[in-house]
Amino acid sequence: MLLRLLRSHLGPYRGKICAILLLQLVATIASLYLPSLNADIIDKGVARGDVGKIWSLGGLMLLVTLVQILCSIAAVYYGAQVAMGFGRDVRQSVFNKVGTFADREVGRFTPASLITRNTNDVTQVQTVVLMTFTLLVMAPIMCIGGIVMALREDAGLSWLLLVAVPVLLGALSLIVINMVPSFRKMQERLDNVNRVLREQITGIRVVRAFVREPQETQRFAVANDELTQVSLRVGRLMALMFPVVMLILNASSVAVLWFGGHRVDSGAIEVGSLTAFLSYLIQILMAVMMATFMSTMIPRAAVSAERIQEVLDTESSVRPPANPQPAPPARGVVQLQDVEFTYPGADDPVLSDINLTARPGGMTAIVGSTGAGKTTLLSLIPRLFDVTGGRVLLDGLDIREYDPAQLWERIGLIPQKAFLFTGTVASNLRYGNPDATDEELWRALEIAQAKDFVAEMPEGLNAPVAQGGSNVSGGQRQRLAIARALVKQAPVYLFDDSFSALDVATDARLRRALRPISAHATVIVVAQRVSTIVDADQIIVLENGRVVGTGTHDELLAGCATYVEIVQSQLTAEEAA
Ligand code: M5T
Ligand code: MG
Repeated sequence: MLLRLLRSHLGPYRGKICAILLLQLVATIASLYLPSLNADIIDKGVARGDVGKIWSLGGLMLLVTLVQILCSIAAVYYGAQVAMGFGRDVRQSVFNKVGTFADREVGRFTPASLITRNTNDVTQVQTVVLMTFTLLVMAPIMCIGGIVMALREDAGLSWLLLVAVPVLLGALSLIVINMVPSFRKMQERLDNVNRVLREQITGIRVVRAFVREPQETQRFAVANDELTQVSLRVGRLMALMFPVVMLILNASSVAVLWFGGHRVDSGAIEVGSLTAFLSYLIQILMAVMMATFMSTMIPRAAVSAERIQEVLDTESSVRPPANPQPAPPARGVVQLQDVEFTYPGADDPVLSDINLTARPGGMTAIVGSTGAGKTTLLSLIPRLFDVTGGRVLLDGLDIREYDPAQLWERIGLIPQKAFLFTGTVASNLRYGNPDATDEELWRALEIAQAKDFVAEMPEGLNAPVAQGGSNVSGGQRQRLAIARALVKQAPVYLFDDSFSALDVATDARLRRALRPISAHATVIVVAQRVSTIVDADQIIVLENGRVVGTGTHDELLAGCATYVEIVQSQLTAEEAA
C-alpha cells in the first residue's frame, strides 16, 4: 500500500529524486573518506613529525568536509521539497476524491475519519518520505562503505564488526517488533478522539441544555486516555531505544580500543588506523541505528498509507455516466417511475412504487407524517442517492444519463437542514450563480421574505455569516437558503420543509411571492402544515414510503383517508388555539 501510494504520487518528482540520490552518494563517500585521511595525518604526519604533510592533508580534509556539507544541504533541501510536495499532492487527491463521494461513502468513513486521514495520516507518510531522502538512503551506502573501509584499515579487527552489528540489529528489531501493533491502534484512537471532539463541539448547545457536561467530559477523557496509553507504550519503547544504542556503541568502542591497543602494541597496526577503524565502526553502527529507527516509522506510515489508499480507491456510489447523453432542452418536467429506494444496510425499502410527475407552471406538494420518506424522495431527484429500483427522469432523460454538472444546474434544492457557509450574505447567495448582480440578490431576498432583516443589518448584503450560519436565527437561515436557490434561477425547485421555521403569516407571504416563479418553473414542496399546501396544483400523500393519494386539496378531502386524518389533526389543533 505504501509503495503504491508512493509510486502514484512521487512520479512528478523523479528528476529531483535522482539528484537527491546522487548528492547523498557524494556526501556519504566524502564522510567515509574523512577517517582514512585522519589516519594518514596521524600515521604519516604526527608520528613522523612531518608538519607539511599535516597541512596538506588537513587542507584536503577541509575540502572534503566542505563538499560533504554542501551536498548534504542540497540533498536535504530537495528532500524537503519532494516530501512537502508529495504531502500536498496526496491531500489534494484525497480532497478531490471526497468531493465526488455521495452521502453513502461519507457515512461509511465518517467525516472525523476522513479529516484524520487527510491530515495526520498524510503527515505520517510525508515524514517517512522526508526521512527517507534525508537519512535513510545513505544508510546502506554508509554501512557497506564503512565495512569496506574498516577492513582496509585493519582486517584483524573485523570480527568485532561481526559481533557488534548483529547485536545492535537484534536488539533494535526486538524493540521495533513490539512497537508495530501499537501504531494501528494509535491511528484508530486518534480517529476516535477526533470524532468525540467534533460531535461535542457541534452539539455544544445541546450538551449545555441537557447539563451533560460532566458525562461528555468523561466521554472525552476516556477517548483521550486510550490514545495516551497507546502513545505512552510507543514512547516507552522509543525511550528504551537510545540507551540500548548507546550501550552497544560504547561497549564496541571499548572493545575496539582494548583489542586494537594490543595490536598497536604488537606492531600489527598503526595508531592512525586504529582511530580510523573506530570511526568506521561508529559510522556503521549509526547507519544500522538509522535504518532500524526508520523501520519503526515505516509500519506506521504503511498503516496510514493503507487508510489513505482506502479513500482513494473508493468509488462514489453515485457515479457519473461514462458517456453522458446530451441534455434535452430545459423545461423542468420531473418524473418518478416505479421508484424504489432502500438505504444502504437496511432490509426494507424506505420508498416503493412511487409514480409521480411534476410539471412547470404549478406547485406539487408532498405531505406525510414524519419519517414517511419525504426527504428521501426529494434527495433522489438531484442524485444525492441513486434509486434502487425504477427511474427518475428530468425532461424525459434518466438523471443517471446526465452530466452531473448539467443535472445540478437545473435543480435548486433547499435542504431541510439549511446550511450556510462562512462568508457574507452575498457570498452565500451567489453560491450557485457567481455572476448575479446585487439587484438580483435583493429580488431573491424579497421573494424569500428575507429582505427586511438583511436590510436591517448594518452591512446589508455584506453582513458576515458565521460557520454553518450559526449567527442568524433558524427561520432567517431557512429564508437565506431559499434566496440562495432562487438566485440560481433553476427550472426545478425542491423545497424540503423549508417553511416549517416560518410563522403562518410569513409562510403565506412567501408562497404568494413564489407564485410568479412557479408560473414557469417546477416547484416541489415538502410541507408539514396543510395550510402551506392547500392551494397546490397537485398534492401527493405519502405514508410509509408509498403514495396513498394524489390530487388537489378538495379531491383528497373527498377520497383519501390519510389526508383527511392529517387535515383533521391540524385543524383541531389550530381551532383549539
Ligand atoms: C424516511 C429512514 C428513516 C425514516 C425513513 C435520512 C435517513 C432516513 N432513514 C434511514 O434509514 N437512513 C437515513 O440516512 O428513512 O426518512 P426521511 O425521508 O428523512 O423522512 P421525512 O423527510 O418524511 O421525515 P421528516 O421528519 O423530515 O418529516 O424511517 O428512519
Ligand atoms: Mg424530512
